[in-house]
Amino acid sequence: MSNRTLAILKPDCVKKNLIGNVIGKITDAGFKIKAVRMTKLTKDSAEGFYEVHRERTFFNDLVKYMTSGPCVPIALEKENAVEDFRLLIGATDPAKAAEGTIRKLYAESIEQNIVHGSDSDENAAKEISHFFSKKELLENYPK
Ligand code: IDP
Ligand code: MG
Repeated sequence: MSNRTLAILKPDCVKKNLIGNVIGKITDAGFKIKAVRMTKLTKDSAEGFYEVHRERTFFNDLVKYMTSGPCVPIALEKENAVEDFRLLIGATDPAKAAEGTIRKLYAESIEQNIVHGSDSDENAAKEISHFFSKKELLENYPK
């Protein structure tokens, strides 16, 4: 499992027409796309996805943002995927993100930060199955 992570190109990424730029950065960094689609999250789905943040002050705004337009979930594969992808996207707050990271390059604010990346192997597995069916995953991750 440790070679998988879930990215989401968030609604601000789609609205700013940056899907191609961001996917280019991801594939240039050596990640393989195993599953991808465009979808508009429902309130229930966004709340479920971000359940761990339910008690945070920003939770309702986060759900509004994530349901404000279509987003693009992507299941990715690479050795050390979770850690390497977090390095590629940079800190949650783009003002604190390292030079050259996706959030530093494209994000506007700590909320509207262009892209999601899983934070552990366990969450990567859960998050991938939030968006992609068992059948798709078996087809796309043949063993
Ligand atoms: P991460 O996406 O870098 O893992 P998390 O702490 O898991 O950051 O937060 C999930 C998402 O919630 C962030 O990507 C961002 O969109 C939003 N968020 C996090 N912290 C804040 C905040 O302090 N104010 C507003 N939105 C926030
Ligand atoms: Mg997180």
